Amino acid sequence: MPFSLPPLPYSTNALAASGMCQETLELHHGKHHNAYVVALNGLIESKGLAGKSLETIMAEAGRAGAEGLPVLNQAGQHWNHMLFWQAMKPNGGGESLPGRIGAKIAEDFGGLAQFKEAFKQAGVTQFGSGWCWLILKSDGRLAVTKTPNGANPISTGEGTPLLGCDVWEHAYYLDFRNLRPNYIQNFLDRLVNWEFVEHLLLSGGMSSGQTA
Ligand code: MN3
Repeated sequence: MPFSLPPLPYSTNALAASGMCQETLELHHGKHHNAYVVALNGLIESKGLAGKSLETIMAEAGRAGAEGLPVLNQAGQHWNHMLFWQAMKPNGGGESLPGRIGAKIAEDFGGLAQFKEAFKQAGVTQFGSGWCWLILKSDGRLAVTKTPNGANPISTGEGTPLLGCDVWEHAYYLDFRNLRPNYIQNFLDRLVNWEFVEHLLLSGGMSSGQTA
């Protein structure tokens, strides 16, 4: 089965009141994300990907270094955006987190405010295109990290992504112009679906369920 673009878990105008307008979602999901899916499907035969899960493809492409980049750029972006859409919801964010993730953030960062500052700092300092992440490391602790372009913490082997924020300009330019810090702050304050993050923490991370 070739890879496919899942529908958004909400309507394209559902996040408008929370700082992500309909046009951003229509372009970002319908054009940008879809283009990664189409490009990845175009690589299945030439790169010998048939039968492999999306997660395996990303990990192998990450280990292949520069040689793996053409596949990683598309495979990683497909996976990253699937997580990104689910990690947001209308009227998300807030100060009251579900039990386990709330306790872990307090334990590993010292509090929600400290986590937000670290996450925002990672996104702001990712030069050019990429993502900032909340991950669960193999030692059981949470950490914040960032990756360039289509890479992610699976392809780098850093840990299990629980939350990711796209810091490419196409993610925020219509809503926040050049103000990336404001976009990330708004993502944290008004968009994050903490129930989904809690679900990923308890279930061991997102499985795309997609195979080439
Ligand atoms: Mn994007």
